[in-house]
Amino acid sequence: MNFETLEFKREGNIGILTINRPKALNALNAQVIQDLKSFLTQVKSEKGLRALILTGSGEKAFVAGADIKEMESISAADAKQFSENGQIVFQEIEDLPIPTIAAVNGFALGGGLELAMACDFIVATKTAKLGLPEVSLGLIPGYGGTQRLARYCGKGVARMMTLTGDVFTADQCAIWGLVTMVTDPTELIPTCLKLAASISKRSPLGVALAKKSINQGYDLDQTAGMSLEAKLFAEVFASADKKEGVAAFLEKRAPNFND
Ligand code: DAK
Repeated sequence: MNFETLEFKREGNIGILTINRPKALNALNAQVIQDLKSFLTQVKSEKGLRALILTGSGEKAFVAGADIKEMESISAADAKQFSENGQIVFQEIEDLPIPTIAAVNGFALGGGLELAMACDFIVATKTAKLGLPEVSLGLIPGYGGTQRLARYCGKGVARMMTLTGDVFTADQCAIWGLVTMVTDPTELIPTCLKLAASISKRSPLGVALAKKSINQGYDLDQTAGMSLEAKLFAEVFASADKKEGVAAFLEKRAPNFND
């Protein structure tokens, strides 16, 4: 895979995608969004990929937001389209059947935090700073931030972070449930790889359907959520993964799940 603003590499069955615009602190310009879109199309045909880590290049930033320089040239009429394009890409990330981990290695601001929140887990370094500063620019979050942050942390914290536009430490964000793990900077990628490796030993279909059940069920009432869970349970129950997982347990061996 070859992109202007992204680098993709594999460590066995785990992919690492790096947003690579270090001079602009990896800010999301239209090219990054376009490259993410192409990446998402191509990654679906990667064989044997069990988890994806997203990070930013350099030591300073995960992603310092949407590209402010580019924003000057966007008209209000184009802004809706611009927002919807980004929202579609971020939704596709959220809907990937494999687990995704945002490895936040510095500033995750505005669109950068919105990108991290589209992932399943946010692992951040002790020195990382997270925030939604859009209101300082006379904007509001446009890539799902107002929706996903409230779902992560509740409306009180979401209002506090969004309306102040302040930046917060990884430790504070972990207390709020936004960040799942905080690490030393040198331990960030090893920690993410360890988390990804632990998930990648499990049934790929089980992982995909459990993720779907949590994500889709979250917006339903409990009865509808239970019904979704039962439907997905029946789907996994009929699968080769279930047959292999149960057989492996009874034969006292490790399961061998195929894609
Ligand atoms: N966009 C473009 N360039 C950026 C950038 C950004 N978001 N953030 C940093 N850079 C560039 C700087 O301009 C600088 O470039 P040069 O001047 O060297 O050419 C270089 O990266 C290094 O940055 P600094 O020199 O500023 O580095 P510092 O360590 O001093 O400061 C900082 C780091 C992260 C505190 C600071 O760079 C900063 O405040 N950056 C801006 C953070 C921010 O406000 N981000 C934008 C949030 S708003 C939309 C949908 C979504 C959105 C918008 C519209 N539509 C639907 C239309 C989302 C909006 C946002 O994300």
